[in-house]
Amino acid sequence: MGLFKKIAQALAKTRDAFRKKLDCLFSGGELNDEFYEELEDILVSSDVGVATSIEITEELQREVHKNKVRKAEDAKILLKKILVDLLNSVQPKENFDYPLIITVIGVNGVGKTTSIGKLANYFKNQKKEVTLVAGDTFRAAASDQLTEWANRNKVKIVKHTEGADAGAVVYDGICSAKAKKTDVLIIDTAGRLHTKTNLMEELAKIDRIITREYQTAKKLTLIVLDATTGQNALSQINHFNDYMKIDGIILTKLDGTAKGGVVLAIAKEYKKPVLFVGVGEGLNDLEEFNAQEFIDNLF
Ligand SMILES: Nc1nc2c(ncn2[C@@H]2O[C@H](COP(=O)(O)OP(=O)(O)OP(=O)(O)O)[C@@H](O)[C@H]2O)c(=O)[nH]1
Ligand SMILES: [Mg+2]
Repeated sequence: MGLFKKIAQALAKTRDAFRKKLDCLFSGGELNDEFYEELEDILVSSDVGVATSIEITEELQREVHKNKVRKAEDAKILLKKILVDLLNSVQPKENFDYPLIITVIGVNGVGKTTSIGKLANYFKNQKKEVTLVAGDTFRAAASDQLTEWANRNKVKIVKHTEGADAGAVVYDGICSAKAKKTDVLIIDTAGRLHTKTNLMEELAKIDRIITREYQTAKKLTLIVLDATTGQNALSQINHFNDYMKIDGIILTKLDGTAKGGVVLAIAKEYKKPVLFVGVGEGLNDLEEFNAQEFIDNLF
């Protein structure tokens, strides 16, 4: 997409909510209690979360004091740095290791299967061999949907019939990946609510199978969160993490929401990195997360 990065477009709604209010605040006068109260309100109203908003505001206050900043517009530069540093503090330092097994988990309809289609494209563009595993054996037509993405990407798919044991499909996927020396195996899973204990246990089982069957592969568990649900999505991180240790987040549907501020709460309260963001429904609508770029596109 030419000069205009898709992330800039996808963040348009979040930016509208954020920038207008912040521009007004930072163009004003003194850095007094009123200023900080208003900043806190703006952050809370942009889905940053109450605890995170308070901490960010307090940190800005400390930095303003330390740097002897007097003008509101100079405080803006400090705020940007605080936000970028916060996001970067949880980002992984290294690139991906191969062979890589990615398991994609999350509640129903958040965009797991679509994100896998986009991830296949992402890794193929990096000249990696990709195989998909249809681990959602629960929902009718789930494996057909994944097959379509496999076809679009011209990558291999391992699948069983509907109602089969998800663990068995994963096992077969790993055997295939080992035999063919596949670089990236991406496992789709059925959407589930954390209250469905038997389905959550299935994730723990998939995790055990991966660990047991392919010790030399790098395991990466990604939870997909729907950005349009904002703060409400966050408790899912802990619920799923109890069954499968989450390494990172794919934040989808950023293009349809003003709630992008939620990435700050994810970093501060959950200490998990957002690795990718979904910015639309197409094959190329997945962007690697970049903290500086994200914040630069907010205000
Ligand atoms: N606008 C937009 N839509 C998205 C994005 N990601 C996914 N979607 C849409 O969200 C809907 C659900 O996507 P799926 O990939 O089927 O979600 P899922 O999590 O696999 O759903 P289940 O398997 O039923 O749990 C589809 O209509 C997708 O096109 C995104 O980043 N932006
Ligand atoms: Mg799905």
